[in-house]
Amino acid sequence: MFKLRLDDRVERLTTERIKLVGVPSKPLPDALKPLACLSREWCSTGDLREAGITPDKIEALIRAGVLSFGLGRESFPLVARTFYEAQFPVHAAAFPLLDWLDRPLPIDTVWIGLPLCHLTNMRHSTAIGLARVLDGLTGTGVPVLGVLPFMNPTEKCLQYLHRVHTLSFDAGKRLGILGGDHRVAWALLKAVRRSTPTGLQVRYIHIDAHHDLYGSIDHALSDDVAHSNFLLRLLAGGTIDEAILIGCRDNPAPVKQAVGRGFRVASVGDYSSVEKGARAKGYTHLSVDLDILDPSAVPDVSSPLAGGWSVDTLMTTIREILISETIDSVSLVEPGTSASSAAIANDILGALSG
Ligand SMILES: [Mn+2]
Repeated sequence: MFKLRLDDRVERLTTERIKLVGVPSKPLPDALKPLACLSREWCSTGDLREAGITPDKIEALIRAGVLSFGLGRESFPLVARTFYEAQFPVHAAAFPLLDWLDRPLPIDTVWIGLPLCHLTNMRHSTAIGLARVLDGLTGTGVPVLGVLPFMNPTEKCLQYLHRVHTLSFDAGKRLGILGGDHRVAWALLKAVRRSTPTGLQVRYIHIDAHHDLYGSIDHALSDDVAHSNFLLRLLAGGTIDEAILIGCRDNPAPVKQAVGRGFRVASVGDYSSVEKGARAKGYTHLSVDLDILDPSAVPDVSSPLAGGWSVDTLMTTIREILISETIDSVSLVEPGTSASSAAIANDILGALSG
């Protein structure tokens, strides 16, 4: 699916020598002489094989930072691939790096992991949930391209998200982010907003037991972003234009306050109650927080709330949304930490993969 080109780290390349940024120039080994004809344009692995560079060598050159892989406007941040392979070797080996280059992706979604763990409270570490989900995914046919190694949604994290989002878009695929806590949706939408044309309507569909509108609207942009207030920040900062809350079952007062402030927020019990009607083409993100499910199914999510949905209801709702609307990106956040919760999260991930 992806193509190859010389990495930006390659400062100079002739038939005799190669110079990487910050490293002294070295003689170019005979076996790599065909690289000298490469430009900064994308080429396929087939082109390189015809020139005599074997698949083993191609992979080694990617890992050495001489070649980068990607498509269209962006290359993939290699650090996310190496971190993922080091942490989840079994799952990564099921759809290895060269398959991402040579084979079509069997699903419509390019999945990226983003742990964003709270190291101060290990009981709330959604990174453990992410690890369980990936451990349980082996053999399910849902490939993951990489895991971005960030504990917090820093500026660098947003830049990488922007790159993988552009890459997925240019590949004609939807980007999927596996969290991590709900700040992954905040980070992705902040990154997306940077490249959307001015005036494009950004719509956010939130399937969650909680509204995530906690905290004061007056301080929404000065407080640290948290999984409990990220939606308020997205609205107050103009990152999204509209939020549709589905299945939210906590105190509705903050929802009313947000509406009173003029934010476009609708809270409904199920998807059939969402106003359909004609909508101008915009951008839509669908986010699923696992705590939408009843605690009897997933008792170990970080903030369980009684009276939730069945797994069937969630699966049906996701399918209805994917059929009825154009969904540009998805996120699955706050998975529980047990193997049984991970198995349910895997099914949801499959449904979201389209
Ligand atoms: Mn949430």
